Amino acid sequence: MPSYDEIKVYVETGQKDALLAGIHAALDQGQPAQEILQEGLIAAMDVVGAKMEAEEMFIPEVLRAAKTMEAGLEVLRPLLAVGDMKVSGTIVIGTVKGDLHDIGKNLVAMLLSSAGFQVTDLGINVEPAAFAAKVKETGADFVGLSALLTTTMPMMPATISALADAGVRGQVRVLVGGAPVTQSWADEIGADGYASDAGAAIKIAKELGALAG
Ligand code: B12
Repeated sequence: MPSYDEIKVYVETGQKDALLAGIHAALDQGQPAQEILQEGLIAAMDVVGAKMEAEEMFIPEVLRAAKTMEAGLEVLRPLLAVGDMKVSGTIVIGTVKGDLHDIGKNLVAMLLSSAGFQVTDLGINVEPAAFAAKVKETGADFVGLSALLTTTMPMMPATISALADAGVRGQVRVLVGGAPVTQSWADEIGADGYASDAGAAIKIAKELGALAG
């Protein structure tokens, strides 16, 4: 079985076949899918981020790493058990306007869906008004906003304003997340919940759902 360091290198260098073989070998050895995700795939993207910042990796290589990670995620997807975290409800989720990052958002959508949520994923670069229109159309319980760039974080309060303008702010709970997002940012913009990862997103959705129910 490859070490997590080896798995990280497979993601970073875009070695898809080696990664898939490595994940299968790790699963065969009894490694938990959640641990492979966290210590292998997500940890690899942190390395990629640092190298990107240091200009040791550039967009094409980062994209290749991202695609490789997604291929690995597909193998793990059915195994990412949610245990007793079952919730129910509906959520409209997307990456805010100007932002094209979707790996984290997809992971949150995937886990919420396996936890029992009905998920409407609007994709990337979503206009504030498009979030509001979808919430209105579906009567969703939650709206999830993802932002990975400090420059796109202001689209979160802009989206909250759009929900208010559409007259649906009172009926939907707003969850925010993404690497630069914090609890204090969530408080500042009047979001209802913040989660640092997909597991925490299910937990907070459950808590807020229970509060509302
Ligand atoms: C992959 C990547 C890319 C890929 C994206 C591919 C894709 N399909 O997503 C590409 C190459 C396209 C890209 C482009 C750019 N990127 Co980029 N990218 C990254 C990188 C390396 C990884 C992001 C990632 O996927 N992480 C793994 C996932 C699993 O983690 P996550 O997204 O944080 O999500 C988790 C949580 O945050 C949370 N979460 C996420 N969303 C939500 C939503 C809700 C509702 C909740 C509750 C929780 C939640 O749960 C998730 C799962 O656990 C990061 C570095 C990093 N470490 O974040 C830089 C990074 C985000 N990028 C950065 C930059 C600067 C850019 C560019 C501007 C580069 C350029 N010069 O063009 C462009 C911007 C393009 C745009 N307009 O969006 C900077 C941002 C700096 C900043 N603070 O603003 C970073 C931090 C890299 C760096 N250190 O410099 N990037």
